[in-house]
Amino acid sequence: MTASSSPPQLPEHRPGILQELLAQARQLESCLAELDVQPLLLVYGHLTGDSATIDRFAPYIKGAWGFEESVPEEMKAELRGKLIATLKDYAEAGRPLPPAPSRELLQKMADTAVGTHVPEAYYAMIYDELNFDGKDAKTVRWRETPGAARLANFKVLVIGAGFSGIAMGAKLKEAGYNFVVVEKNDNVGGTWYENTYPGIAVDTPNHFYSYSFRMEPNWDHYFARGDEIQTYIEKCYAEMGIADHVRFEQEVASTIWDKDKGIWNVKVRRKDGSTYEESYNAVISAAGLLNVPAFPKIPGMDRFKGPLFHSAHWDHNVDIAGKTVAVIGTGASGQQIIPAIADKVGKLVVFQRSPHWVRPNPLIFRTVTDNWKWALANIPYYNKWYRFLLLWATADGLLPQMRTDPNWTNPLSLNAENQRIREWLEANIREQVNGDEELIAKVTPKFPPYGKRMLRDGGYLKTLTRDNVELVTGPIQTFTETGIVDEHGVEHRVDVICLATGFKAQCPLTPIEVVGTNGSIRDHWGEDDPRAHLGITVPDFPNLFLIYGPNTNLGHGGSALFHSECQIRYIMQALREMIEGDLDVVEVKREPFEDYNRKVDAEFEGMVWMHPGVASWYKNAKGRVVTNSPWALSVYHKLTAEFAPEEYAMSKVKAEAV
Ligand code: N01
Repeated sequence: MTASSSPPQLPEHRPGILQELLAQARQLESCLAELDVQPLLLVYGHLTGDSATIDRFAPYIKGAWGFEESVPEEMKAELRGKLIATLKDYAEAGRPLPPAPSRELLQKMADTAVGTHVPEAYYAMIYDELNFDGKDAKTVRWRETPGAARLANFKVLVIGAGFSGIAMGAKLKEAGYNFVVVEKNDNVGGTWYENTYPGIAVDTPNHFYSYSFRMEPNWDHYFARGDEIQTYIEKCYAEMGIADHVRFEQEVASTIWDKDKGIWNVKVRRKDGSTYEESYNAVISAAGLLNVPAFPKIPGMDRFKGPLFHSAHWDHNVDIAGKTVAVIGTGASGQQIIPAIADKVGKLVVFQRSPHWVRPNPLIFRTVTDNWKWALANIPYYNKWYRFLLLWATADGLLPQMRTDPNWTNPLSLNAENQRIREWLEANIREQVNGDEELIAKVTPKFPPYGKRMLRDGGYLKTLTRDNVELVTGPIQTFTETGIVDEHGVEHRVDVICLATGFKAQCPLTPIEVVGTNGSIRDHWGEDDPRAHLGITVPDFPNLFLIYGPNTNLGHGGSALFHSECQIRYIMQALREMIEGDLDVVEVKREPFEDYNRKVDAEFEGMVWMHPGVASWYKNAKGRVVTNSPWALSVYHKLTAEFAPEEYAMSKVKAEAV
């Protein structure tokens, strides 16, 4: 895993790709016939600037997904022919591929391909995310190259080697920093390494849920299985060449700010329990949000005599074949586990405290065909345009229907579009459970769609109709030595219990003791009220940066990695400010921090997550949404695109103190 390797080069950056395509003309032709029209139209528009053709397709495209178009077959064939001719023309003329499309052309292409007007706010983000020239617009480059001694004497600690931590490490390495990544596990991957429960997969399409600077043409699934994602993370890690900086099986126990010296004193615990201390100029937490399992407070949990484990730590030594197994919790984890084990166990008892909305997803188990993979690996810009379509279809396109229409009176939805979605989801429930009215009543949420995380239907609803599956609703009363007692006092005897009860998402940095200039982070945040400026920096905690911090989880859709990359860029800019300005301390001022958090709270007003009928891990005990971002991806991209020095107190410590 540590041997370094090279990332696959996308076709637009591969010399000789056009000649290769010419040589494989037959493959190209058969491949194009299988692909969705929207990405092909975008590739064609990009290569030709032929806006008249784009205009002709516009009336037939209603959305970004392949199933949202009604383009006549002869027009599709014509498009394929024109695209082949265009590629041939480029190859024969020896013309270089065009750079990023102009702003005007991009507008026309984007509007047509997603079937609606893409607002101005998106364009900076699209250019950054699609990285047309391959130079990674999100990389922060030195304005003045610092001396080697300055960089060597400035030590950076990254906590965690998950998706975000290794990307942070890669950027620090590129810039020449002296850094260490401390990881509690014996491998990279974070949550994807730890969660190995049956059925685990991502529910964001992974052609988007992957680094923008390392797009992967060879995903086997549109929604990758856990092991496929772990393999991608390990591959990226090997390519990054940061292995010398990573310390596995070590955990940060505490980090305490020394204000006289302007450094963090960090205590690290090794796997054998021994500890050591080191000082760092900056600490970056990439410890993640969903990494501390939440164990429910149900009486008698220690009484149960059989195997009991949390979904995040699935016990593969327990043989569930033929056994009676209880799964408690029907969130994202539970709904993947339940269909994956139902045909292996003797009986499955599902404990649902409250139902979640589930949306149909025709691609969830579909594998990517060889032709698709070939297109992603060989057709210039295809990968990027496909990514853009996913970004739109699974993220910000969904946000407007999550706001309450003040004139809307139905308490079960927020507005006309949200009601339309509700009806679509209800119809799916009815179909999946074969019209069973009792089951329909049990699994239909009484809150508007998207109030809790929207789940993708991977067979959960249908599984509930199996003869060996029983759905128990309502709160659990207690555990016994042999089973679980429901709210009606009925004991369900089971052999094995899996707690798919989620994570302690409301206390980031747990269990690390973090002490700044004015007490610990828990004094500031309590158990469940974390706040940060842009989700990244906190007053009284200088030189501390958070990735996936408070109010940065994406509840409406989109890829968590998109946010991580925004945060990494911002942090790299902050560090650059320190290095180039020869500064020791950077601390966000209270005013911008409070102003930002006021805006966050105000933005939540009228949003679905604040709906009184919704209880979720997004909200704290007082009802404030503390995990989610209220912003469209385009807004957060803009908010974090430029580090604003005026929002920070930046200083040097006195020379004699150091
Ligand atoms: O956890 P959850 P999760 N008694 O908190 C129930 C990501 N993720 O691990 O709804 C009985 O969503 C609780 O009931 P209720 C993703 O961000 C992604 O499933 O609160 N039940 C709920 O049903 C996701 O949102 C993927 O009434 C109790 C369940 O346990 C996040 O992780 C896959 C209970 C917890 O659901 C968390 O998902 C997996 C109690 N005392 C995870 N306490 C994909 O990308 C809690 N529950 C596919």
